[in-house]
Amino acid sequence: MKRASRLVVWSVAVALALAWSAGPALCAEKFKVGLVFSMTGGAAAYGASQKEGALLAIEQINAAAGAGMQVEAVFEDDASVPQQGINVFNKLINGDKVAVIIGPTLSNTAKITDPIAQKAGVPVLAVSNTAGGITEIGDFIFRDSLTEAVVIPNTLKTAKEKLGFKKVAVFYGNDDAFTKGGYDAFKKALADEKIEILSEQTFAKGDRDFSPQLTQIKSQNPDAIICSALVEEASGIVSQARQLGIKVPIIGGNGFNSPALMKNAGEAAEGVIVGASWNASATNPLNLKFVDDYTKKYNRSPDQFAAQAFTGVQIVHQAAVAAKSTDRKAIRDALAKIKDLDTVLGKFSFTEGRDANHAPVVQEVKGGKFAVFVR
Ligand code: 1QQ
Repeated sequence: MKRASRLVVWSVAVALALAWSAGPALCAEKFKVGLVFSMTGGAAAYGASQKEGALLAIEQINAAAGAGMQVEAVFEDDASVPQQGINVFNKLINGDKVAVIIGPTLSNTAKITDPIAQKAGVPVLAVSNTAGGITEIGDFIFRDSLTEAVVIPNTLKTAKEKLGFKKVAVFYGNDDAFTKGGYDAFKKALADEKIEILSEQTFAKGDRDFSPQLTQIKSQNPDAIICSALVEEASGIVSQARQLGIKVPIIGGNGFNSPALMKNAGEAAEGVIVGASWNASATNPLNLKFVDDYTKKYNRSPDQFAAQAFTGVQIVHQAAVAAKSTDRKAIRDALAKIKDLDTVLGKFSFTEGRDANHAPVVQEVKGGKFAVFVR
């Protein structure tokens, strides 16, 4: 045997021996997923739930996958601000070279980060963005979170039928893509339901004193207050409204869907009405198992954000399994084909426009929990 070919045989033998000694882990394909959640800053209450939901899904998928498609997660904190979102998207896309990104938490960040992923050809699955104009960024952008445009008309219609209000005050944050988007959705739904708007008041992120606007709202004597806010401000608004003796129902958008609302506002949160994508009481078998597994692992009940993040990991994993590939474009194409996947959110499919396609639910805070609204 010539020296060169002896070398080849020798190298192949060494490689085989190494692969063998490393066991199945070396043969298993790793599916690298970037997860961008707000772990610090104003949206940290959502991010904490999202990370827990995602970790539970990853643990279960990897336990079941064996030598099959394992998920390798890279978690990043976007700090609830777009600039940090840009930094971590760039790191995940160019440094970690992830196959897909889940997140970011806020629409306000997604509007800035998702064009970067679209341009780089990296699929993104939003698991909590609900403002308009997210999936429109491009054909690599998907979401499993229902939009405010879908949830809010259902919330208002149901609440109006049961509570019979005719005139409302609208209160919203005018410096955030989600709170503004929620306001737009409320405004349209109010017009469709022929509900009169007595006044529109605004606040900014980080505000702590809402009494000037609430005092004005009180003097106008509305039948209900419609509010589009993230949970930090929502908690302050709900508490201060009750302190000022405002007793009418408060109807919130997706920002209200965190148990942080009840933790921060306590008793004052009772009776708050909010539309959602998911309620813990859903009785489909996958949801029963999810609620049980989550409660055992974390010692508290999951919220909607945990459920959507848990589902998001399953959706991207399913796409990689179906594609038999971790190639970014192949994953994108497989995501577009997901149909009637059994999830904790129910049977899951994307719309033509890559948005979530399932029925919303209306909730009321009762005894410190989100209960299905049945008055
Ligand atoms: C958005 C939202 C927030 C409430 C998610 C955490 O819906 O930013 O789109």
